[in-house]
Amino acid sequence: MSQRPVVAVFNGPNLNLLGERQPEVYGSGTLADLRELCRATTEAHGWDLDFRQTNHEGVLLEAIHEIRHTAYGLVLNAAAWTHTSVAIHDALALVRCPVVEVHLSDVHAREAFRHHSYVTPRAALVIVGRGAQGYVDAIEALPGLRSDPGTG
Ligand code: CA2
Repeated sequence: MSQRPVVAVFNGPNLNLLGERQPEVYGSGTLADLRELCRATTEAHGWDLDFRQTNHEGVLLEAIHEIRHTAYGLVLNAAAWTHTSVAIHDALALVRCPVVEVHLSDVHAREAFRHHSYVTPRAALVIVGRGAQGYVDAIEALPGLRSDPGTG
């Protein structure tokens, strides 16, 4: 069994199609590129990566439940559910580790319906508009967001 801290990076709906359209908004990288960037970042710190994407809200809820007591940190791009899901808001209250909310685009500079987030009240840090680099920054912020940065 791995003794290394595990960083969860969870992605919501449509992000599996990253790179197919709107590169001016989301960048030209794919989800596989994003996973590799996250893997390299966690590996550099000696951490394991649990990277997931789903188009099913219940699957994301159960993934959050699964890691709630064990993850070193949760980096969450809930995509459109960010703006709609009280269920995700409620599930995040059960998570022991710091949660970093990430969005590839600057949601505050876009349509009004993207300005509200049900994730933000549960997030220790919110990163928007930095593209894939935002995921790297989120992972690297985790030790500073924990009360016990080194213990995993
Ligand atoms: O900017 C972000 O990361 C978002 O979470 C992305 C969501 C959007 O609903 C949020 O408001 C902001 C949309 C993800 C769409 O995924 C794509 C799929 C194919 C091509 C481009 C993006």
